[in-house]
Amino acid sequence: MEKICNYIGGKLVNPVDGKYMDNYCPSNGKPYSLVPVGSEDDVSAAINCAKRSFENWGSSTREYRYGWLMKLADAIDKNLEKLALAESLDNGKPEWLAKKIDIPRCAANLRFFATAILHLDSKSHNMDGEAMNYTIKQPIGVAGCISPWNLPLYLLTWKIAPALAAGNTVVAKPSEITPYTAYLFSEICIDIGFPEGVINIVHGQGDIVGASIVKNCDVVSFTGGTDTGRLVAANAAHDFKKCSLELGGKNPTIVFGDADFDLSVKNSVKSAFLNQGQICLCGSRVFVEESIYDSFKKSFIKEAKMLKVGCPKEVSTNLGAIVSEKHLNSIFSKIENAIKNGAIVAAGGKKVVLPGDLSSGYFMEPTVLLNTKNTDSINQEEVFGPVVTIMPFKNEKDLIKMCNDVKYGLSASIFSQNISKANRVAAKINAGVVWINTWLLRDLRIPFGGMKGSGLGREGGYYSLDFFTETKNVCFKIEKDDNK
Ligand code: TXE
Repeated sequence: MEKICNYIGGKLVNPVDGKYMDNYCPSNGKPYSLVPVGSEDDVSAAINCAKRSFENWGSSTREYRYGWLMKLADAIDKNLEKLALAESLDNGKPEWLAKKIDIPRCAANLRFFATAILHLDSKSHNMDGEAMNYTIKQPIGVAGCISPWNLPLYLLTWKIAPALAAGNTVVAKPSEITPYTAYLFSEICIDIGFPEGVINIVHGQGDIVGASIVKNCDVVSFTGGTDTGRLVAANAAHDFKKCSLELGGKNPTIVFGDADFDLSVKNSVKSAFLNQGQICLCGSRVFVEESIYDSFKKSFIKEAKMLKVGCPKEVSTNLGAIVSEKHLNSIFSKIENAIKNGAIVAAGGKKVVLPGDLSSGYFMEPTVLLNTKNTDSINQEEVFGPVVTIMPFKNEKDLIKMCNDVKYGLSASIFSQNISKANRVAAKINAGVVWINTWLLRDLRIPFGGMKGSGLGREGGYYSLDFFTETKNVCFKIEKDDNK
């Protein structure tokens, strides 16, 4: 079986202790490669290389860094097909989704930050001729970038691109559940001759390799679960290390009676089930104004039942496999618990057994639950799968209370043709990202992130560059004119 290697000091290397674990294909439930278990020794080798290469990379020109990131983006474009098929094989998502969203966005992430760094300006403060202050933003050092399994290479590049553009070197760790495209990315770095030791990728388990990266890097950027984020923040706090956390969500989709009906049904179904519902921005609680609740839920359920759960290779597939057997079981246990609490399964709720080789894959039906209360655990805990609840609301006041009565605060979507009402509600929702009459429309310049249990800090545009730099003010006295 193919062994995935670490990428350290510009070379593909085996883990120091030679230990590997199975890497599964979610579509057939079978191991298809081996991923390093990883150890602190692997991390310290990577950090030493990253420290050494920081001397040059950290003092290089922005043009130089721009050039390398653009070269990397071009190489990703050239390898689009291979990377997309690998992402689908590793994560279970449909190939068309990886080709259309995941992999093109990796190149876009690199190009966006390669160009952004060329335009990063800084402030000065003139003290009425007596002195002048200027602010500079300097790279921090070795950036630890830890990413999850739902959008593997997309989120890895979303972190390493700004870190590198700002002049840091990187030690990155993809999820051990979806390591493969990071491995292919390492090969691409070698193929284009990317400066050695600037990007390092160490595979392995979170509590060993991830924890060691947090402990030993100079700045940490993390995306993953809220519970894990709490651990990461605690470990980073020890040395007052800058730490950005993009965590879970329990996002409301809000449909007012005056919404464009078809648009709201289409968008809320997409928001519920895209990527098998495994996107932190998915709308998992659908709140519908009482006046249209019956007609909306009927249409939503009809659309959900029409979605095809199938082979990720087929273009007609809407939902591929759930990322792991463990995650599939966790989703089903949450559905069972909801039913015990009185939920009614209006669509889905069952495992899907596909024919042939896919029969042991981790497939499930898109699931719609009715008759739940906002205080039920199904509406309080992140399921992170193709499961939504639909609940009616009477008025704005009750709606806002229910939306905000969760430990998360990541995103929300509001559907109404009364734009001032939609903006009024947007102002009251505890979320970092709010869409009106759309979902997942992304401008990479905006501040992206959440509050409460959804994380700390913002990613995107200059927010990312600000995070990955230290800000310094220099004040110099202006000597008086001696001839006065
Ligand atoms: O995330 P984990 P998982 C949510 C979703 C999901 C839950 C768990 O609810 O069910 O998180 O998902 C590394 N120190 N989201 O298991 O465990 C780990 O190896 C440092 C939302 O993927 O948080 C992986 O690389 N690192 C999220 C990464 O952290 C550690 C997307 C994420 O793993 C670590 C994914 C530690 N102690 C899941 N323990 C979003 N917001 O998009 C683990 N890791």
